[in-house]
Amino acid sequence: MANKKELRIGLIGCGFMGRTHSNGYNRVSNFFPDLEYRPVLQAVCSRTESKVKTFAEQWGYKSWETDWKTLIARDDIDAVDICTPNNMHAEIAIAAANAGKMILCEKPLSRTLEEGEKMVEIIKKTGVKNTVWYNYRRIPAVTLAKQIIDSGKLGRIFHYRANFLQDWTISPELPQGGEGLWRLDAAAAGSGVTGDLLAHCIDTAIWLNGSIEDVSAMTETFIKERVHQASGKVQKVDIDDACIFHCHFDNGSLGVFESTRYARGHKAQYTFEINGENASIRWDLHDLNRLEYFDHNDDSIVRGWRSIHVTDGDQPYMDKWWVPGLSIGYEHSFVHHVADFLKSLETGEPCSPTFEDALVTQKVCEAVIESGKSRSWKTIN
Ligand code: SOE
Repeated sequence: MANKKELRIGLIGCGFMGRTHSNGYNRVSNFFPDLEYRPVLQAVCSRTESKVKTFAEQWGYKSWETDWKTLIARDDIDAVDICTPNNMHAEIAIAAANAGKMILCEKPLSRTLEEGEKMVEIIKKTGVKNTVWYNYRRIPAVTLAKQIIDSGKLGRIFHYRANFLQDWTISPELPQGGEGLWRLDAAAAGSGVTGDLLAHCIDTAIWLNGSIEDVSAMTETFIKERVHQASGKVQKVDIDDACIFHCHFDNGSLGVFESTRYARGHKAQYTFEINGENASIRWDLHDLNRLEYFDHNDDSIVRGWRSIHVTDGDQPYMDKWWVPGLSIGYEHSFVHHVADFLKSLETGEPCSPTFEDALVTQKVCEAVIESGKSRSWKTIN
């Protein structure tokens, strides 16, 4: 470890995502020992002193701050990791880039397309290394899907369908805004399920199946008013509680996407299925180590859906973990993202999705929201 180069991390925000990223930094050098770099948990920042102190102790940060501007100004920080609510992403990223820091930003890139464009502009101007944490790309079964598609095994693609279903906002008693519940407040989040959940589906879809040409969406806000935690008053809810859209991909295939926080019984069920002329693939986050694959070229008497347990050493990332047959989980996708980011420092290659890649997802999200409002098709430029 002593001869490794250090990447000194300054994490801003210590909620759920702060924990997933910190776990990634803590684990990566144990499981990816050949990397030239190792992350050092230099500082963590959150407004509440008691909270940030406890977080720093729990996850092993060397120091803590309560003002993110102070953290960015420190010359012992190489990379800023943004884990705040979405309304802070742009301001922090712009300040960090101007200070010459690398940036790892939690998804979605931004609250609005306009903010995202400013973030990409500053990245281009300063040239700082950057990435956005769309973590599901780095679940081995999903990475394997990418390899199978890129090998051409599916042939021409006809259909792409994806769902991200949850049920945690059904109660009208749930307030909007504040810690943990900022996802229900449009001023903090930008949008509802579109930016929070469908953004994952869109990122994976573009990665696996190429660009989206146009979209037609339906959005709904089932609970129209909720108490706001900041004001204590009942306020209008401006997020989309559910969103369904269909689209054309540039490769000629058709896409169908659905996301909601009102699917009783579903906690975080992300699924996708891709149908090609020769083969199909499907994946389910609730069984994340498996990739299902149907190959029409198989001998007809044994033809059927295969359930591939993606835990073998020659499958993506799995040579780094246990022995064949033993599973890994959700948290490992973040370890993989850290490993790929550190590798990209060695190679000089971008670590995808970059801010520019994530801006494309942002464009689709914005078009989806506009289409839902106007009940019309929107073209993606
Ligand atoms: C929302 O509940 C959420 O935590 C998202 O914000 C994450 O991005 C998603 O991966 C799981 O669900």
